[in-house]
Amino acid sequence: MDLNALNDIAERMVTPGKGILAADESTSTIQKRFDKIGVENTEANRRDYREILFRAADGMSHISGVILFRETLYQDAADGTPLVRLIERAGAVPGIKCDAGAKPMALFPGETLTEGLDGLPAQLLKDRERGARFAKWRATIYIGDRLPTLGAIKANAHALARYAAICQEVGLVPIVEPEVLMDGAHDIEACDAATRLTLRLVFQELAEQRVALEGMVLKPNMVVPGQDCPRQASVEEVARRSIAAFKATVPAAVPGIAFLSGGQSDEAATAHLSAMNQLGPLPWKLTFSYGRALQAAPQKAWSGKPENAAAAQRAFAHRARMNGLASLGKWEGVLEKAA
Ligand code: 5MM
Repeated sequence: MDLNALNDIAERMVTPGKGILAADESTSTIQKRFDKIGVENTEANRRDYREILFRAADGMSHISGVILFRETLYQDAADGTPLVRLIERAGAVPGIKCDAGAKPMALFPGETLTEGLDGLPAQLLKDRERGARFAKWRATIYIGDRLPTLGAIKANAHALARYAAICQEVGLVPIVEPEVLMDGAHDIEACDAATRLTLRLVFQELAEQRVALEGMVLKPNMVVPGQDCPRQASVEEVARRSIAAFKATVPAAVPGIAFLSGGQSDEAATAHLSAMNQLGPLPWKLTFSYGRALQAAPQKAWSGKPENAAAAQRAFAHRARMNGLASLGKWEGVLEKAA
């Protein structure tokens, strides 16, 4: 393992002022996004939509890395240029989502275990050959009646650590994504406790599996109440609790934390990130790795019509710029209104 090379890539991925575009929706997830805007879920439409984003110079100037679904990694733009080259030309690092999805976990009703370790080393070598420089694996942790269980968190933490070890051995930076979901009516204290426990067990497994923390990026949820909780939290409370939880569980050797948005509104995801960065100095860089919170606006603007491509690129550039500012702790609500 060349740890200096991995560390260089990880540092690029968390460059201050930039963040990661999570464009790795599986075919079934992009179906849900396209259904909302009345677009047929064909390979050509998926390609056209993603090509619009990757060619958006203004938006991409705030993007340090792009997570791709495997189909996209091997897809060419309409003019025959590999999409991965467009990302590189825009100055961003391409990466690959390499898990096979969260599946119901045997004997653990209501919980999932993420699969995909079989055959992973050989597949990742091919992906690296095609241009991927990092990979991503997402584990989902549910809060509910007597959930999460220790058994489910441990199994997911172990799989994340094995995946991360394989990535580092083949020369890819692993994004380690343990997501405590916002689904449900639980309060912020429940999310705080589940997030701390999950991160503790994930870092224990990463150590046992010999993963070098300097060559990885963490992609966690923020500490927020459940979507249906009657007591929603202020931006300041989310920021304060999140930073306290990460300081207690995430070693300083990790170069950066790139958050998922998890179903938060576009503006809430940006406000939370900015507020967290204002609580510095922090041991790690804090940035975004948003899917929905970066793409909902451009998807709506595009709506599958080629003549809307420029409007979609403007919508993407706006969210990318706002989140870029948030990664520096410099976002302000008035900027949204001005736009
Ligand atoms: C973009 O969504 C990603 C892929 O999800 P599926 O495998 O379910 O299609 C997802 O992993 C994403 O990278 C993260 O959850 C962050 O996305 P959000 O929308 O939560 O910021």
